[in-house]
Amino acid sequence: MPNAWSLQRDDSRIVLHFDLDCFYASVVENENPALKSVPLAIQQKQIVVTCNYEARRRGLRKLQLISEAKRICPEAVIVLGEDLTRFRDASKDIYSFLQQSVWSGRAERLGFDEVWLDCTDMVDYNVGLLNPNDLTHSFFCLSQEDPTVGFEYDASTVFGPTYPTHSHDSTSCTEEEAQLRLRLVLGSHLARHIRHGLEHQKGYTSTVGIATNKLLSKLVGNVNKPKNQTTILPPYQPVGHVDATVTRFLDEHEIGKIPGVGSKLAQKIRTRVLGREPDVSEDLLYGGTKESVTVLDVRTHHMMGPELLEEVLGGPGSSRGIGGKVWELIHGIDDSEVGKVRRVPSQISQEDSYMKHLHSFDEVKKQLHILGERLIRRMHMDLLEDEEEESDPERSVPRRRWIAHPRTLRLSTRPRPALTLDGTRQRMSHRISRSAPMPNLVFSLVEDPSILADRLVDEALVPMFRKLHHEKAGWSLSLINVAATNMAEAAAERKDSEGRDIGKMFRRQDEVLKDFRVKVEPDSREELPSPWMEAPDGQTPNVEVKGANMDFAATDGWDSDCSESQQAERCECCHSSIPAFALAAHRRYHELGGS
Ligand code: DGT
Ligand code: MG
Repeated sequence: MPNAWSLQRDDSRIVLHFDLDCFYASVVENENPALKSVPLAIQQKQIVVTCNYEARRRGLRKLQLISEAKRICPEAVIVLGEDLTRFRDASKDIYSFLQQSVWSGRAERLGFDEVWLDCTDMVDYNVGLLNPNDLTHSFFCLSQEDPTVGFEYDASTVFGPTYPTHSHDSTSCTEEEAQLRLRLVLGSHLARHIRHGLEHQKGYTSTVGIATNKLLSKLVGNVNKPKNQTTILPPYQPVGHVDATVTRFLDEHEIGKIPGVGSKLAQKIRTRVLGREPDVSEDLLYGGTKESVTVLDVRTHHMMGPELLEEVLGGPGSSRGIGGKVWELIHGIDDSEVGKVRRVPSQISQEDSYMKHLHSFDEVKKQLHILGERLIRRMHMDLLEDEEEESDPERSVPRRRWIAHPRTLRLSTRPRPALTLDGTRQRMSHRISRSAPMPNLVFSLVEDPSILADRLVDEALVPMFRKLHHEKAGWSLSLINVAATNMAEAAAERKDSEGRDIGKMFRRQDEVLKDFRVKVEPDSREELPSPWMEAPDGQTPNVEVKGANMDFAATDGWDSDCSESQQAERCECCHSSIPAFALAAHRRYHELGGS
């Protein structure tokens, strides 16, 4: 379809996308290798969040009800995975291994178990070292300082599977295409090397996609899973009668599967292409709920182009130029850089839900302590880094510095719904929250987290709880969440900006903090993030009521947050505790006759 929009491909980069195989299960297997040979499922609430490949061979799958999994494979070992600490720690360790594998340090994390690496500089450097007369006996140099560090490889051929499986006749290819092919070949060998390193040094197998941008590398990695890799071959541009492989590859995908096209955008596009609302699939629980519309359907739809997409997708609340952006994505164009990951999560929270509701103050205080200590330990894990410079060589333990400072402490609870006028109880329970400035005591690196948690409870969380629940007793709480939010990032990598390095500030505070008591000022306004602002009279408690299924976390960036997995609701029909994300599907299961 002719249109004025010109699509500009940039294939100058080589990007690898890593997806860890059955990640949670692998973490558990690494802790207990005996589990590698048995079917293993990881349970969160009533759901199998993942399972190892032995379990998958026997019919188990991700996001299956535990009851169903037990029926299909009674011999499966089921391990509780509700405490995310071990997964988070493994994820950080893997990320750091992968980041150190590339010269640029350009590594970007998505969720716990996906990482992109930009290895353009390593590939280009090694292309320069090739002997065109003897590609089969090449040496991939992994260090610019030491030419002996590296591995031997055959640069005449791609390592591992490719898309398409067989390449077209390369004698007719252009110089540019040949160059791109060579760079992808080198990318594939480097991917193998890193993948094997991850497996042998860290114990994790992974699946890798090799391409020229984040979008394509992520999608092509899925072609051969698990423990494998796939390279998308040129031509990336159409050549004569030969279609671009990228177009062929993307055309097969359902529009909702394209990263960057979220569920709402996908639904709008489907509606436009079909000319009606898409049908809801009758599949139980985990089936797709949408009618399939492929990229090919979209791309070839009458008058389709960036302008029409803008018309369909644009409007209040959508980002500017959304039509052009989506048009690019469905052509495999993605200019987004592989960034150094935003090191700082937007918030850290710890929560627990209680089947037997909490009723007494002692119970509440005990839980506040458990959550408070977990929160402080989590802050150490995610917000402290070892200091490279200024370390005292005499010290065996490196100094640590805070890389960010959460300014707000938030306490949320979920009380039993109040009685309505007719004496019945509302079905949905809601969370209520209160925020206050984060007391400085939590930043002390001198005292043990358990001692700090005692102080955090006495000096901040209990006063906040009292303001949240005015009644002296008689509460019935099914959930408590304690969160560190409103992060102020330290001046990272800007060594010259000493005045703004709050890490240094906190370090100095460490010395002073030993006897420092902080007065909690829950009503201090300027410290509060806007959604948590209190009413203007200064008297009204800063209480926010949210729907129980709403995502509580800020949505920008990485939330080091355990709430997603632990937000469970009780099903009104069977009274099972179901993770919030699966509740709608679970209700549908009952609607369709499941019991
Ligand atoms: P894979 O990549 O197909 O071999 O299997 P996994 O287990 O690595 O699955 P993946 O990559 O989709 O997700 C990584 C981990 O995240 C997985 O081990 C468990 C967790 N996870 C995945 N989906 C969900 C979900 O919908 N809810 C919760 N709570 N956790 C999930
Ligand atoms: Mg995975």
